Amino acid sequence: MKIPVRWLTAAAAALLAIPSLSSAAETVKIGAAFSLTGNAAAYGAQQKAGVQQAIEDVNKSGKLKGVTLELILEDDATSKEQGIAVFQRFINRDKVSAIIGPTLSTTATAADPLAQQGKTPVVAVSNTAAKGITDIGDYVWRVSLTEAQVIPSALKAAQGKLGFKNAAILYGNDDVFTKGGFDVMKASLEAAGIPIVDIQTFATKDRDFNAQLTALKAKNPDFLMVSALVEQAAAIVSQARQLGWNVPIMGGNGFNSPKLMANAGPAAEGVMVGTAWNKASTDPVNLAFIAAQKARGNDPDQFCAQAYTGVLVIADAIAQAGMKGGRDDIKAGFAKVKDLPTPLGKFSFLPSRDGNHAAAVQIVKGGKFEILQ
Ligand code: 1QQ
Repeated sequence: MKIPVRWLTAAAAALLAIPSLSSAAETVKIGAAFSLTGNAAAYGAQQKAGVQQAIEDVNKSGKLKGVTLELILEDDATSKEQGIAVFQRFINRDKVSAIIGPTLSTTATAADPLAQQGKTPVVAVSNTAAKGITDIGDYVWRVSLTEAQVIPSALKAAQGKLGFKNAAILYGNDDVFTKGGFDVMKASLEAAGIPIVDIQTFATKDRDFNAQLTALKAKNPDFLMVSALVEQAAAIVSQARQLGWNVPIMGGNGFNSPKLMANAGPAAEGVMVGTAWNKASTDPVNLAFIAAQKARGNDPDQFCAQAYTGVLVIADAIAQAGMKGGRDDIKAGFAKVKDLPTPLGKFSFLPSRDGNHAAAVQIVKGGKFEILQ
């Protein structure tokens, strides 16, 4: 039997149509740059656990119809140079649609301008320096609440509990986050009418804080605010208690890692810190997130919850853009993310492209963070 030509053409067209059909099942690459090694590695380990779970959850949920997210995870090594190198690879070699990270604000100030130039959206999930991040440009968005969004209310809660009359500040003066955190602590104390009796500084490489702590203790402040990354934070808290100084301590965002208690032990008891994640929230999204992390053998912290949320926000932006995962589709989609359910609560962006959701305060009790009620 002779097969009519038009049948063959139809069959060929159907075959030809297969690749275009399967390309509708699009893969969208997301680059994540976190500090898996170096001084900020305690944060990076939690961030990695958060994004890995979120990518799996989004892909399993079917929310993105034919779109599948693919994670490319790289180590920024807690270094500006490495952060820049990773961003260059993400933008030019891997051609990712969006970047999550880097871990530190200091690294972000060096790497994010490349994403801005390369028109590749960035979602910061742990940069909390109030200035110098989202002002880099309109491709830079942020999930993590800034120190300016967290510290004033945390300070108010602590003062309501402790009723201190004055305070002192200790901060690292060679890091964008620790310096920016100091500016917010100083402004918040001034706004609350709490006199600052002394200010001392250190450098990130320092491990011995006895000189600064001895000078601060001599001024006998009622309250000490510390802006430090967690490795330094734990050493500061330990050394203060070793000096027999039991002043109440409130840290900045650097303190939000359980590494504080792992390194400082009982010396960390009573330390307070404002946080972007209410771990005690009984919101079902938060409970499911915690249960899934525990099932994987990880006790999640704020950094894990924020990194998880970063992926949810990108996925929602893709959905908002009509299941389109191009760089500019995602950027346009971010502006439409509104009251998205996340472990951090209902999430939206402010016009400044910074995150907007409720903050909380936590205190170390029995070696664990507890939400201050
Ligand atoms: C920053 C931070 C760090 C403490 C956490 C990664 O908030 O560098 O902005």
